[in-house]
Amino acid sequence: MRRAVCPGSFDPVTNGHLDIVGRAASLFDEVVVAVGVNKSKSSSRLFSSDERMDMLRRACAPWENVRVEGFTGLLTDFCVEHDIQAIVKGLRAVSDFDYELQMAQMNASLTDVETVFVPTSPEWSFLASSLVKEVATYGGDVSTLVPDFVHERLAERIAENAA
Ligand code: COD
Repeated sequence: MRRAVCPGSFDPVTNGHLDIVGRAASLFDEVVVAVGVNKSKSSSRLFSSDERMDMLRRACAPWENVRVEGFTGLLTDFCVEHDIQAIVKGLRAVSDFDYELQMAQMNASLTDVETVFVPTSPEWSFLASSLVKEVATYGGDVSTLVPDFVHERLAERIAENAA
């Protein structure tokens, strides 16, 4: 069984994330989407870890070989616990590569997990959760960048925070 992980914060999940997850699902027998539950950063998140996982489960439902889990601590420990051989990361630009290469090499030094880089699809190369949140907060249209139900939850949360 070839098993891979797609890790991230997913605050919230975007079409760029889903493009990478779908492509990983076609390359591996099983894909675990691992949502980082980093307590020290939780105050800067728009969505709780439960909300982020809930949105991901809905978005990933079409892929039978994809499941969603939360994780704390080191990603490499999660990989060992779940018998995962590969970490799949999307690369948007050279700026992503510098940081991702460093993480890939650190992760490989901690355990023998391999990192597989998948180039972003051109239509999503500018897309990041942080930009989606910023644009949506100022009233910009992000409806083509995230699934419809994520767009609705984004609008609700921004309205709640503004009230
Ligand atoms: N196109 C393609 N891929 C994309 C796009 C896009 N438009 N947007 C995001 N991605 C991919 C990238 O591969 C990215 O890495 C991944 O989706 C997740 O993105 P985010 O922004 O949701 O998540 P990050 O970058 O905040 O997640 C960081 C991790 C949680 C993966 C990382 O911090 C981690 O591994 N933490 C665990 C602690 C640990 O092990 N630390 C040591 C690391 S060496």
